[in-house]
Amino acid sequence: MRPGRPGHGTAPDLTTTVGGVTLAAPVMTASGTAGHGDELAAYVDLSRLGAVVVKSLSAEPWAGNPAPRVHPTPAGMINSVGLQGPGVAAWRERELPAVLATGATVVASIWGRHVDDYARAAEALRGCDPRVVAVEVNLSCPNLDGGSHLFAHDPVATAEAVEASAASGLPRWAKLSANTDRVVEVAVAAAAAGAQAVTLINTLLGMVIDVGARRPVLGGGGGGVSGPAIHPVAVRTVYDVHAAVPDLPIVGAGGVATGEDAAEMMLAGASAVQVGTATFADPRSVVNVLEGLEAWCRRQGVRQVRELIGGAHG
Ligand code: RRO
Repeated sequence: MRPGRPGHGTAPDLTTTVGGVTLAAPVMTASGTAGHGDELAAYVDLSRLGAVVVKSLSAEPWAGNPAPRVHPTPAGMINSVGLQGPGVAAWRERELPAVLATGATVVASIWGRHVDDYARAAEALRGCDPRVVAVEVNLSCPNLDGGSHLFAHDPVATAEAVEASAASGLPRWAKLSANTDRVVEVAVAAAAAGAQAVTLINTLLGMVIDVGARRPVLGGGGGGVSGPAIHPVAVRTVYDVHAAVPDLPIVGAGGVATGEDAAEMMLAGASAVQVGTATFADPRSVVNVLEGLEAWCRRQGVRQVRELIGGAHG
């Protein structure tokens, strides 16, 4: 271990594990906020991150929703991107090599309308480069069919989609929603179906209306709210799931913008965190959070960042 700078404590061990996956650092990009490839590489040394989590992919290309797709909100933003993507096969061929060339560890992400879609997307991931260490199974996009039927609102639908995603051969992280009061039940169902971890939380269902036009602002109508406004919701969800299922690894996401936010998520029960919306204001945010967390650990005398996991529980 490197000696610490005088007065600033010892450099903490930043490694963490999410299920069977060991990560060099507990901070990753959040799916959908850093593109499908190396978009952030001009701003951030991606090899320093725990992982780059790419935008959710389906088996086939998907065009996404009409513009406008993003809009600022108080303490955050709302989006209705609508799952635009090139499809898994084209991503592997055209986008994955560039992100791997940066030295990054990669987490893929898949979505589907039906259980079969998950199976096909997962199958298309089979045999991926070993630096793709996991697949996030996105069960909680708010912009699929207007958010009318999210898999993550139902334990049975969640279990079916997680099971169907086994074909990739990668560890599965189930990305869940806090729009339901059944999130603990859903997390338990995801784990029973084979998920090694859950990612908590996706964006929250929301809408902004242009009062002049008397119409929703976003081309998709409603959207998903993210950023600091939802951070306490995310912390509460992580806390509740960790309290109910302490052995289930959690990746915390939702308004993480500082090292303290990351520490808070980990104290609630997260083994690692993701940074998303902050990136829209500053593309270096993900590394700022990592450096902020490291500095916080030094000040606090935290030797291993893993010590923080669940530390807020009595
Ligand atoms: O693409 C989107 O509109 C989107 C996705 Br897949 C998601 O999981 N969460 C979100 O807020 N937007």
